Amino acid sequence: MKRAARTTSRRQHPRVALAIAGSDPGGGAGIQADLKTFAALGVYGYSAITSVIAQNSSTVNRVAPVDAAMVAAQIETLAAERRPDAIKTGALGTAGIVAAIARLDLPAPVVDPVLLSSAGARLLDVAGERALIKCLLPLARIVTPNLAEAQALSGIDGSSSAAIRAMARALGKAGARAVLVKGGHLGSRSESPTQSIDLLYDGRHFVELRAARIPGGGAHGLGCALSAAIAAYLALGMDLAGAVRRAKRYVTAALRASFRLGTGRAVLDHFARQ
Ligand code: PXL
Repeated sequence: MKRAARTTSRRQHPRVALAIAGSDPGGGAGIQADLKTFAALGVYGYSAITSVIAQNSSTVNRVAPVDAAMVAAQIETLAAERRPDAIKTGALGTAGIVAAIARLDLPAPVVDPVLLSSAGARLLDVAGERALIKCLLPLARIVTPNLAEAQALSGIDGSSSAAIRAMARALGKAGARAVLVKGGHLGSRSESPTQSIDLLYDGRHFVELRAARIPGGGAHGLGCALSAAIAAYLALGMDLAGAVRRAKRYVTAALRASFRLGTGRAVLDHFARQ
């Protein structure tokens, strides 16, 4: 489609995705990264902030979860005007926030089960981890853990492909309709060190999604961009497997164009040409 036609279609039939996540004032991860991803993919972005976080690309200095009722109020106020077409959740802070979100009548979310920041700070407390398993996984359209998150949520150790499949099955059993275990953090320890392999499980079948591994140790906010891109493509009407494939292509391009702002981790170019 030509640019003008695409813009007209976007204005006549705007698609809306909602990010429920923590704030990264540095713009590399969290809500700010989600909104850039939605914008890059032509979807109107709604956002509800769960935690205010003082951080840059190398350090987290302070985390202040927002009151759970205030998180619910942000979402209810938005949905009263326009129900979002798709939702993603990121760092949720506390069990109270997880429970408040699970009580709302919303489209099935893309759940990025963020437990720690890339700098190692806890972005969901221990009770919140249990609440996520009990209340949010059963609602999830898809859950997108990295290896450490898949291990923590499933209680299964290891990093072989058999172990990763067992983790995906366990998260499916916990109620998620689909599971994407991201292979990015496996690095040179993986069975395929030159490739980044994500495993998609839809409750019946496994599909391996491969991309050439991009050297440089990844980037801050990669998982945020991936889950936001999946939600954006779902909002545009794509089926889940198509949305996951396109989202992986999107973050691969954003990672290839990543750069550093200071001494911390690289940040993505959310607007890189695909
Ligand atoms: O990438 C995980 C993540 C999610 N959400 C927020 C973050 C981070 C990583 O630092 O800051 C707000």
